[in-house]
Amino acid sequence: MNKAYIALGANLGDPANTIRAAFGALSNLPESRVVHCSSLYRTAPVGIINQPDFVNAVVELETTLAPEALLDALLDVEQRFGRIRAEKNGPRALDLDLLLFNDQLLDLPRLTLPHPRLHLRAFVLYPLAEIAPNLTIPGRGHISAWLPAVANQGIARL
Ligand code: PH2
Ligand code: MG
Ligand code: MG
Repeated sequence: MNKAYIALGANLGDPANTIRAAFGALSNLPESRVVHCSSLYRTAPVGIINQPDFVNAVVELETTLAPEALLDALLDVEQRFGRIRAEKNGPRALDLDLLLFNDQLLDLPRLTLPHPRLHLRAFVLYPLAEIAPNLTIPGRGHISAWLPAVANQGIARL
């Protein structure tokens, strides 16, 4: 059995409803079980700042899928939620990012593990630390070491 962490983000339509519905979609993935869902967080946009605030959350999944099969399943859920790939870092109906898969380091064209920017983003670190307070990020150390540096990024628990 593998342990995976997935970041959820949305900032179009009704993002809080979308994230809650996405929890349900993840619980229906094949060969997988949702173990923990974080709270929902309202977060200021990072990257392109002239866009609506996001709602973000993180889920812990137990799965027997391999990393790339899980990635395909996540992209499929994004499609079903009306994701249109337009501007990089721009507004989206639903974004599902594979953050961690066991303690694997992976560098494939379409999948890098751990997610290369996860330790720099409050919208990932805060919900992740909520459900995995003792996590060690492979190659980066304990999650708690990264929280102070992102505390100034706008984030509020809903
Ligand atoms: N996702 C991005 C770019 N910027 N900002 C916030 N607050 N939340 C996100 O999920 C997010 C972002 C690219 O995926
Ligand atoms: Mg993303
Ligand atoms: Mg993505």
